[in-house]
Amino acid sequence: MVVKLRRPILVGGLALSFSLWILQSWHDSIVQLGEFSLLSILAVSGGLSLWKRKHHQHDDMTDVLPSDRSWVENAIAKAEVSINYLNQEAGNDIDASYIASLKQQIPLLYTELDRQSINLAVTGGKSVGKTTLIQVLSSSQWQPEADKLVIFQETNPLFMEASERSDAAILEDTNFTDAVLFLTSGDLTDTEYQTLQQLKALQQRLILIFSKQDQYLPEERASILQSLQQRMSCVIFGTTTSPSPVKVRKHINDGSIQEWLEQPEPDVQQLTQQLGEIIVNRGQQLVWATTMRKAVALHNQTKDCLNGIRRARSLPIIEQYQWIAAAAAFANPIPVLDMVATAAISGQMVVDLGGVYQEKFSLDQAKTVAGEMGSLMLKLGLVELSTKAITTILKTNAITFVAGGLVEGLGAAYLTRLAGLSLLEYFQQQEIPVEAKEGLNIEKLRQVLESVFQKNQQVGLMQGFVKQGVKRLLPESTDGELIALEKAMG
Ligand SMILES: Nc1nc2c(ncn2[C@@H]2O[C@H](COP(=O)(O)OP(=O)(O)OP(=O)(O)O)[C@@H](O)[C@H]2O)c(=O)[nH]1
Ligand SMILES: [Mg+2]
Repeated sequence: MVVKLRRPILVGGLALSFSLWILQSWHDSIVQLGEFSLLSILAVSGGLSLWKRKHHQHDDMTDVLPSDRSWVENAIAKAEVSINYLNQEAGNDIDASYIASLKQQIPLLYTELDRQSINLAVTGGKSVGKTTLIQVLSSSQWQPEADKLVIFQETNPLFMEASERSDAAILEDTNFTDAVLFLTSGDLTDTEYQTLQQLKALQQRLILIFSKQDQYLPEERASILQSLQQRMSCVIFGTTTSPSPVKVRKHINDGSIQEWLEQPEPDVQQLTQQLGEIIVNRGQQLVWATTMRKAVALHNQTKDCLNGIRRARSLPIIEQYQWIAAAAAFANPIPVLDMVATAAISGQMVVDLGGVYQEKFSLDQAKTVAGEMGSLMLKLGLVELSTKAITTILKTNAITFVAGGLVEGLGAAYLTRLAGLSLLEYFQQQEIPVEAKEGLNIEKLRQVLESVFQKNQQVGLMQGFVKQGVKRLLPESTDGELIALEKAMG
C-alpha cells in the first residue's frame, strides 16, 4: 500500500483564488478580513506577480495597490518570521551583525506605513526634460491638497552609451519610490518600450509623460498621443515645460506689420491636476504598496541567505548517501532499472535533507517520497540517459568494465545525487515556515528534476563525476586506468 504523504501546498490553486479575489475586490472595497492573512502570504511568495499578470484589463497606475493596511503588516510580519528562522539556524555560519541589520529593518517598515511624503522618480532618456519638469512643478509650488508632501527624484538619464551606471542600476533606484514618471519627447523607441515593460514587471506604478509637446504641430501631437495610448496601458499625460518662443505678428492700422517673439507659458495643468487627484485619493495606498515591496524584498533577501546556509549543509549529506549507494550497487549489481526503486535513493537521505529544511518526515513518508522520485526518474528516462552517458565516458576512456558493477555503482551514485539536488531545489522553493501539508506536488517535483538533470548532464560535470566515482570504487587496483582516465579528461 502506498502511504500518501501530506506535504506542502501547491501555489497554483491559491494563486488562482488570489487573482479572483483581486478581480472582485477592485470594484469592491469591502473585503473579508480573514482572507488577508492567506493573501499576504501569497503576495510575499510571489503571488503579486501572478496577480499582476492576470490584470491587464485594470492596467493603470493604481491597479496594484493594497487596499488594506493589515495586508502590508502581514507581509512585514512574514519577513520578520523568516529573519527569526535565519537567526535560529545560522549558528556561526553568518555574521551576527548581518542578521541584526536585517532585524533593524522591521521597525523601519512599520514606520514607513505612515510616511508623510510621496516620492516620485522622474526618469527617461537624455534631455527629455526631467529637470525642467521638476523645476516648473516646484516653482509653481504645486502640491496636491493632501497631507502628503510630494518629493521628486530625478534619475541619471537612461539609454546612454558611455554611462557610468547601467540602465538596470538606474532603474533599481526607482524600485522603492511610490511611482515613476517616465518622460518621452516623442513616440516610444524600442528601448524605451522595453524599459517601460521592465518597470511594469517590477510592479512599479507608471505615469508616462509625453514631454516637449510644443515641438509638434497639433495633429502630430494627437497622433503621437494615440500611438502611446495604443502601446502602453498606463496613465499618460502631455506636458510642455520650457516651450520655445513663438513668433507673433500684428497688423497695424497704417498697414505696417509688427513682429516679436513671445514666450508661451509652460503647460503642466493636465499632469498636476490628475496627479494631484491620484495622490489625494490613493496616496496612502501608494505608500503601502512601496512598503509592501520593501517587505517582500527583505523576506526574499533573508530567504536567499537561509537557503544558502541550508544548501551548504545539505551537499555533504547528498555526497555521503551517493557514495553509500555507489558502494552498495557496486558490490551487489542489480539491473539498472530496478536500481532506482531499491537501493539508489535512500529514504534516510530524504529524512536528513528534510531535517535541514525544517520539513519533518517519518522514515515511511520519506521512503514514499524516494519511491516517487525514483518512478519519476524512470518515467522521464533519466535512468537510461545517465547510464548511457556513464557507459560512454568509461568506454571512451579505456576503462571498459574493468570491474563488474562499475556502471551500476556510478549510476546509483549519480541518480542519488540527482534526487538529492532536486529535493534541495524543491525545498528551497517552499515557503518559510513551511505551510499546511497538502501532499507532495509531483508536477513541481518533476519540473525540478528535469531542470536539475539538464544542469548536471553537461559533459564536463559528468566526466568529473565519473572520475571521482572511479577513484572511490576502484581505489588501488586500477592505477593504470586512472592515469589514462586523468589524461583523457585533462
Ligand atoms: N521645446 C521645449 N524644450 C524643452 C522643454 N522642456 C525642456 N526643454 C529643453 O530641453 C533641454 C533639456 O532639458 P532638461 O530639463 O535639462 O532635460 P533632462 O531630461 O533633465 O536632461 P538630462 O538630465 O541632461 O538628461 C533644455 O534645453 C530645456 O530647455 C519643453 O517642454 N519644450
Ligand atoms: Mg536633468
